[in-house]
Amino acid sequence: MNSIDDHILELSGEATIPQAPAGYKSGFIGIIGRPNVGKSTLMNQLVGQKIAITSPVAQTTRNRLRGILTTSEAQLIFVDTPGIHKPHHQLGKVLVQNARIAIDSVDVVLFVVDGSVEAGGGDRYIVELLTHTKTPVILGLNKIDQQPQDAEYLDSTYMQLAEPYGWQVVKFSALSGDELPTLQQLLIKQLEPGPYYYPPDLVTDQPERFIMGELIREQILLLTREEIPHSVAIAIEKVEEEATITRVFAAINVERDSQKGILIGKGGSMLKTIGSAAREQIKS
Ligand SMILES: Nc1nc2c(ncn2[C@@H]2O[C@H](COP(=O)(O)OP(=O)(O)OP(=O)(O)O)[C@@H](O)[C@H]2O)c(=O)[nH]1
Ligand SMILES: [Mg+2]
Repeated sequence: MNSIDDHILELSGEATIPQAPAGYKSGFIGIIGRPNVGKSTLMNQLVGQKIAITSPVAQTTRNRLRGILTTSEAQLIFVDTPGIHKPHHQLGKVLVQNARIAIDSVDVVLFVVDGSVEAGGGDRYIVELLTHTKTPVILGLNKIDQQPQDAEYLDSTYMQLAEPYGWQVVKFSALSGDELPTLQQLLIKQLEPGPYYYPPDLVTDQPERFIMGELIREQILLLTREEIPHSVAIAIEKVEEEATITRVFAAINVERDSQKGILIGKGGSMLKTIGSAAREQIKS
């Protein structure tokens, strides 16, 4: 049957998305939490591909990124967000404002905390933000692979945060993958019946070039550590694809001239290291 609606779908290019089976569930899951708790690591593990870069340095994620997991039961669209901390300056306020928008525009909030240390002021600040939303919240204790002997005490500090609001609590390790199937089932339970929002084989809505730029930025964060601030910006200028080789031309922009020297290194050694490490990541 050909209705006007079908034509509109075809025109907007969405006709390639198949219809979901009866009873299928779908929805958006916002991953929020303090910097460095493992939000991006978790999203990558859940969708089975590296979409968001990760690093031991706080404030790695800068943009809201979507990772898509399509199973036979449900399509889960994860929204990875920059870590939230109490703002001390104008930029911080913008980040918190963005986090608020993320919280209100998803179907479920997955509030991720670092279960290997006790709950702190940073987590309580986020609890405050969450008390203003109607979105259901699940509290996820990550890094259980790193929990010390007194795990019960650590857990209790987070239970106290969840209890007043009746939030469900789940423990897992984003790094080892331990208990992630339990988390996945819990999330699916929370979702309402819905369509495929994306083609079932898509894992992210980010363009390939954006991810290439991020993989270069990740190596800069890992290799230069504190010396180069997070203000480094990557622009992919050209991608040349040939039969056996793909050439990626990228520009690295820094804020100060002094940072250029550090990035380039003695005789270009640092730039070479960054280049080959990023190449390995982009290849895989
Ligand atoms: N031991 C252990 N380390 C983890 C786990 N999950 C993440 N990490 C590590 O924690 C660090 C931070 O991980 P990210 O995924 O970048 O954290 P994030 O919350 O996205 O950080 P921001 O983007 O800065 O907010 C990295 O060094 C990860 O390898 C885990 O389950 N166990
Ligand atoms: Mg991140």
